[in-house]
Amino acid sequence: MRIDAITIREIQMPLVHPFETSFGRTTARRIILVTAHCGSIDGWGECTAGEHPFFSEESTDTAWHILRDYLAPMLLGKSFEYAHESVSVLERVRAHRMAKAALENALWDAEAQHRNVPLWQLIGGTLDEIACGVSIGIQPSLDHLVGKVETEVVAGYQRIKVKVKPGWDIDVLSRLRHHWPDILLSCDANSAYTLDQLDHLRKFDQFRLLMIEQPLWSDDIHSHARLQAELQTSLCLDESIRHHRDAAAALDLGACRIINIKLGRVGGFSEAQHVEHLCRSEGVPVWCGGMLESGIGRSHNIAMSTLPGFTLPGDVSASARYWYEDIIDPEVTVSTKGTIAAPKAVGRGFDIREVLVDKLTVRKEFLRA
Ligand code: OSB
Ligand code: MG
Repeated sequence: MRIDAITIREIQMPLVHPFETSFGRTTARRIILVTAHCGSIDGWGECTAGEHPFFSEESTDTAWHILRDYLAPMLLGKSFEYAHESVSVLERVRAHRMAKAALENALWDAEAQHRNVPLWQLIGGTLDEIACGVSIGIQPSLDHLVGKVETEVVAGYQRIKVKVKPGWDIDVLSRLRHHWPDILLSCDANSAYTLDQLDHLRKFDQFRLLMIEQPLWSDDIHSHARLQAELQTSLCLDESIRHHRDAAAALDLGACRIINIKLGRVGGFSEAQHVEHLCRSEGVPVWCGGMLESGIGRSHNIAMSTLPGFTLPGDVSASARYWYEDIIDPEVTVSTKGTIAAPKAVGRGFDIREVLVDKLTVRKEFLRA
């Protein structure tokens, strides 16, 4: 596989509903897509960086700069037998994992097509059906939230996760548990609390949550270990896990009992495989996180979720929950059992709607070897 050229483009897509977390509100996405042109094959990747550097240090604009000025030039004209070989080349750039993942994942997408196998099988997937949950943002009122949860429970989603922050937490969880005593329920704070709020955080134990995701500082595994020792509820780390070394440290320290793996946050399929393998060997369940992806990122999330360690429902849900029109064909749909079937077709298993992608494109660069 020779990388003859790379296209990077930004598309803009309005969300069907605004998505609010403890760090901010998103109404429209600015998504970078990467196309690796390898002979007659085009591999596609999606950058999961947000519009602003609020979830992590990266943003759409930093990723554009790093992809155009560093990562793409490093790969142009190179030939690889395996997508994985790109990792050691891209490694010279420190961090910027979401930018790297967009490019590395495009090469995995190309490699799967080149080998004529589904992407999920190429990466080592074994599950032919994945379990799906939903992530529900902060709402204008409790009544709004109850309505949203009702819709998703009826649709069949296997786990409900709600975003929390100080002032939108205890009442929320208490109301939901009252309505639905038995559903798999979890919450995600996106680092909205500090250890000084330990007495407050102890109150979360009464709700029998599957997990509390990333309650404390994004860069602080040690404080999560101190908190986990004080709580009955399992902690799950998202932002804090950037690679398998973070995962190893977190498990050694007892900072969490569950890990959320996001392809962009860890820098691509190769590192995601590493984190999954480590967690599975330690008996720690993982699940696939989401970053409000378009269909391309969504298809890659489906592939990753077929790895054997993904034993908990992920934040991988139907295209229509986010988009008026997704950029893949078919769109992602979820069964009434709350599952998505691993696609049978080769590569990512979903076609790109290139005419629609062109219509949504606001900037594009074609880089040639
Ligand atoms: O922390 O999981 C998160 C969305 C944007 C940024 C961070 C997160 C999220 C979600 C949405 O929870 C998950 C999804 O794509 O459905
Ligand atoms: Mg999270």
